Amino acid sequence: MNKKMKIGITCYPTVGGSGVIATELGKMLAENGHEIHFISSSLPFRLNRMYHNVYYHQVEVNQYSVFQYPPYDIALASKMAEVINREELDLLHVHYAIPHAVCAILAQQMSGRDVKIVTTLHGTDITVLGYDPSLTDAIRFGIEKSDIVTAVSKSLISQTYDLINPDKKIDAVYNFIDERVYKRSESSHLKEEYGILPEEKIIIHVSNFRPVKRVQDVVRTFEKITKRIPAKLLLVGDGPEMMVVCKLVKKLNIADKVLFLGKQDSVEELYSISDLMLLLSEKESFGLVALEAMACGVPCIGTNVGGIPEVIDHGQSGYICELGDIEDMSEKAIDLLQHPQKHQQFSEASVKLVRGKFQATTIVKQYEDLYKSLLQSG
Ligand code: U5P
Repeated sequence: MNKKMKIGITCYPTVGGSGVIATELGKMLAENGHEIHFISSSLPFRLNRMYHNVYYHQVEVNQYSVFQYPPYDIALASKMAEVINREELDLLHVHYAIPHAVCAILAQQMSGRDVKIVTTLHGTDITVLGYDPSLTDAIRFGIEKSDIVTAVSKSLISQTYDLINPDKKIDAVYNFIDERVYKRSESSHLKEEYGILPEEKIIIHVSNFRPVKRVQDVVRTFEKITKRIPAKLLLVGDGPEMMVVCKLVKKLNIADKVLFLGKQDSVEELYSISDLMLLLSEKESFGLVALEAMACGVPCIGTNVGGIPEVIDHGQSGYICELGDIEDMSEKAIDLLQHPQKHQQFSEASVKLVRGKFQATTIVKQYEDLYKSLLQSG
């Protein structure tokens, strides 16, 4: 019999891989009978249905004129301590070393209870903040004082040791998706509604359009593809690069072939009409969108960067190309799109890979086992 645990989860609840994973994990742990308490500044955006055993505790940060900056970290730690005591939490699972792990450590001390702390590193805290010397000590502190630390890829673990050098074992626990949601569904009406012709191939890119995502490389690769194959590009998401990307699309004269869809919620329907995903980032600790696409039978072309090669199986479920090598990326894409049998094999291999290496039940059990090992050790 599975012992029910009371688990607090803190994440950044906005669109982004870490918030999505933290929310999905909370939902699945709730389905396994545990009691889940989300402690964050707003309701996680994928928490989209009722669970009797999922609670949400909002962190409110007041703007006092005496403070130059609103004290979010202190407000979060206070809320965590309050929830730890009132709900008698067994553990806190926080996503990001700073500020969340540091807040959890403070909350643990404030509460006076022996609540355990599990920290998951998602990347930004290491690959961006890790380069800031004024923050590395705080990140190391957050990691070393956590009871268990996990990272979403092996690549992120080695980067963490390179940049932060913590005296702490870090376990790799891969990201996962809910296979009940991410599966190929009959969405051909969408293709028609978007005005895409039956013979046109659909290439998709989903991201937050930050410069590291290299959306311009996606557009340039697509331009080469479209010279040889009738195709449309779906750009999903929004962010700082949007303006330059729009300009580039106009300059390359492919405006009639590129659909800017902005931020979307049901991305699985868009993957379901797609033939190929491009994820050409210069930094990526995992690449959740590649996993989502693969689950819907969409082969991916990704860069040889961070955790991407751990997600895409080169030559089986897609291809790994060197950063910025648009020639190679477009050739690989054209080859795949021109050979339906090969494409079918890659598509099937993608689904199989997700159901094997990244299966939700397996990954959620890895987290549960880590929690149990902590609670048993007392
Ligand atoms: N995402 C959306 N809608 C968008 C853009 C992104 O739901 O318009 C989601 C992706 O599906 C993915 C996450 O789950 O945000 C981004 O992951 P990552 O790029 O941070 O790894």
